[in-house]
Amino acid sequence: MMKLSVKNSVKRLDVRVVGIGGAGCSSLSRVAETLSSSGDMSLLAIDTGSAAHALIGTATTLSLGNGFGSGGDPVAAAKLLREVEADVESFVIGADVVIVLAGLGRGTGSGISPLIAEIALNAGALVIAAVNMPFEFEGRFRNQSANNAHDRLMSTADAVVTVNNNDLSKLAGGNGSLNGAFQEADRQIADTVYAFTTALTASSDRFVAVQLSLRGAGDSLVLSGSAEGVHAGRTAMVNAFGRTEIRVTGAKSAVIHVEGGIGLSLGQVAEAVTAVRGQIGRGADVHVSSDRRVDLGQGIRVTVVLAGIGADSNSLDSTTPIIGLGKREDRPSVSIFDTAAPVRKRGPMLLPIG
Ligand SMILES: Nc1nc2c(ncn2[C@@H]2O[C@H](COP(=O)(O)OP(=O)(O)OP(=O)(O)O)[C@@H](O)[C@H]2O)c(=O)[nH]1
Ligand SMILES: [Mg+2]
Repeated sequence: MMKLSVKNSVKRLDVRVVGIGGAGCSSLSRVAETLSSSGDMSLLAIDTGSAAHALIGTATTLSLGNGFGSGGDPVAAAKLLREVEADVESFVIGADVVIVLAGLGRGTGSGISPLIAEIALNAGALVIAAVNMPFEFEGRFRNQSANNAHDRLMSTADAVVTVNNNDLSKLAGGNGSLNGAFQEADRQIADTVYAFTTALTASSDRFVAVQLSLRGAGDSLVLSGSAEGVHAGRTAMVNAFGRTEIRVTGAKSAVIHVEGGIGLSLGQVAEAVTAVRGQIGRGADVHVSSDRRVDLGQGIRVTVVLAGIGADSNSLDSTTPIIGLGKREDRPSVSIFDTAAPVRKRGPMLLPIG
């Protein structure tokens, strides 16, 4: 019998975000604020303390144990997850992408985030972790514990984006408050979620190819830059790379998304891609998509996910693992997604009668 498949709607990429522990839940709140205008994304908050409570009404929440935290013990936190493993499985089942958020160094985030990554991976999702590493002053024990959790995330999640708290305090010139630094960490993690979501959703019709490029990529970096003018594509990227302290020397793959107003030209897109290529070398799989957004006027914004990065060790904090890029036998591929949305025509106007 012939099977008819009727395709009457475009499949949207299903992205779900899980915040774990005090820091993870705090970052998740920030994600919820960032995304409130751009729609429906499933959120899950998990904590052994009271942090998940704050997200009731915004996210699905799972409070573990007696609600007094894990006492800073990742092993105790991991044991508590067993109570709710089935709930986590049913949350991630069917997701295309699961993004795991946590602050590493204490109990809940360090103990539970690698387990969530594993559950999501087993459910077939592309798993991205966006985590922050403790300040140096938090001590050797926390830093060691964070490194262990980071190692485990690197071997379970596909791509790991790391925000180093030490870099945040450098940004504030050492004068900022601790709270300010944590807010900045939350902001950077929320921006990372936004960038991944924008870049992956824009290329959803080629998601399988993008997913292949990001599978097991390891250390990853997200950049976003804006500019106006003739060479806006190049300028946006130069600005973005200029803002990071990491000198990237290579990447396994890059997902580049260019948004621009009515003036967005192919030349600007090409310039942005060339600028990224100039930074990461020619061995990477590059996926490019573009979109017209009338509200951007003459400006353009370029968002880049660099997955599986190699980096200049001098510019990295000692807590940041560095992965070397192996020799890739296969030929680098470039696939360009043309998803430029047409400028929307104004709908028929309804005139008040009478
Ligand atoms: N982004 C962010 N990071 C934080 C915040 N508060 C603390 N951190 C960092 O995240 C690390 C983990 O702290 P928490 O998230 O409070 O710890 P937890 O995972 O809940 O673990 P336990 O409370 O020990 O069960 C700390 O070592 C800090 O470096 C926050 O509000 N936002
Ligand atoms: Mg806690």
